Amino acid sequence: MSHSFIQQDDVQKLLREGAGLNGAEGNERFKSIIHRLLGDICTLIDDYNVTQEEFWHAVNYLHELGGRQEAALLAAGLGLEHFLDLRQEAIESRQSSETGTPRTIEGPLYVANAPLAEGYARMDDGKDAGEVMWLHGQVRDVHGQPVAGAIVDIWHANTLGNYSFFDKSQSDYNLRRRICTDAEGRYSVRSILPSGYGCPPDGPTQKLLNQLGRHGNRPAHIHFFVSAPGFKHLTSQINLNGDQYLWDDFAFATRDGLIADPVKVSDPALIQQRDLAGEHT
Ligand code: MBD
Ligand code: FE
Repeated sequence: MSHSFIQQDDVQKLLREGAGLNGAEGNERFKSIIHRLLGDICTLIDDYNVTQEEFWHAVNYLHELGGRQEAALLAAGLGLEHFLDLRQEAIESRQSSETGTPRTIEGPLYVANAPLAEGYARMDDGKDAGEVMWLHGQVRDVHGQPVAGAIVDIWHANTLGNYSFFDKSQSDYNLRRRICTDAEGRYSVRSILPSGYGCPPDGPTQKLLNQLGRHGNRPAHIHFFVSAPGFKHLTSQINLNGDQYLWDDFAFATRDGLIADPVKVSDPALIQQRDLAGEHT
């Protein structure tokens, strides 16, 4: 760089002497990661000639991000959560060639300890005039054998794309349930069709995305954790086909093999059959 004010060697020297990284105490891995991070930040400031105003603007941005509890949302929007996920998958595929349902990101909106049901659950509290959605499936191991007693933890947004707990206008655990699979590994739920999620328009994540010329929307989707004793935990989602953001997801979570085609049921007899099937599970 022609406008470099200090040499990289000087930066490294300053950091070593000034940042207290050469202390005898502390964690070596932590020290070397922080050392690397600080070196990279100084290089970036130097290379881009970052002004004091810009630097403190960035610091204030971090305050705002924390204040609005959006750090994890930004990690999703920058593709970092997706990167970690792909990396984990690559590591695991080196250890085992077994494959099943693809994994994808958890996102920042999971809440633990949703009500637990056997085989079937109704997920919505009935207060939202959404379109009824039935979801049913079977948990199988990598050899195709059904897994009884697996916990399927499902969470999704309402018709406005909002999640209970974070959206205080919804009842506790609305659209969040854990279902224990039956003897054949099956589970089913009745819920309402979700809408896609959009980042809070006045929040720091959307502000940053605007500067990148990006939107902050996700396609309509349903999150899953699937777990059973002796099995690897699966984090996944299904994304609903037909959504305009299906392949334009701000969080990069859509994957082949995770796209569901909703089937419209309008025959009253079939509808009644579905509801009765649920009640009798
Ligand atoms: C979501 O609902 C979501 O699933 C992700 C990954 C990021 C933001 C909101
Ligand atoms: Fe989500």
